Amino acid sequence: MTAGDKGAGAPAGLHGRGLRVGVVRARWNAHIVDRLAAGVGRGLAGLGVDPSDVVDETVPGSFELPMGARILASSGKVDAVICLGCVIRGETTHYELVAGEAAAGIQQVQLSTGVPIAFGILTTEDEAQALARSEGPRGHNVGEDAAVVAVEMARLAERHVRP
Ligand code: DLZ
Repeated sequence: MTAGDKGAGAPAGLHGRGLRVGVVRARWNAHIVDRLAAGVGRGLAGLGVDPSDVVDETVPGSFELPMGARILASSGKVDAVICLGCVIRGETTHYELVAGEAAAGIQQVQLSTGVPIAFGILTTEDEAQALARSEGPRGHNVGEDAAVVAVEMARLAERHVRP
């Protein structure tokens, strides 16, 4: 087991060779979500996932991520899905609504479909926090964390779920 600094880290020997991964990104706060997507790319490549096995889709905002994830998860074409978004607290109640519904919806989709969905959505007070959690190589990038989660959970399902 490789321990993360504060996070979960990755189990020893984890690899993603042969896995098919769906990535659904919200277009809101695209400058941040693009950084998360770059982190996912690095994370999946580092684990040996072939870029041709990655299905990329976008949805309007984080509120739509659960539906996007459900469509990919139900397609039978992916072993796991990664949802990427960024919800920055504003003056309205939209923050709680969008972030809360995205989280609850994603959990519902993974439990109902049996396809693991990694939660790569930043929910932050301001843009500075979002930038700090979506850094480039050697910095902290939640997209990279989500890539590890997707591969680990896909392998768990592979070991225990009947085809
Ligand atoms: C409406 C809205 C607001 C206010 N803020 C965000 C945000 O910070 N991040 C995000 O991903 N999406 C936001 N949205 C859009 C909603 O997710 C959704 O796309 C719209 O409400 C349309 O259903």
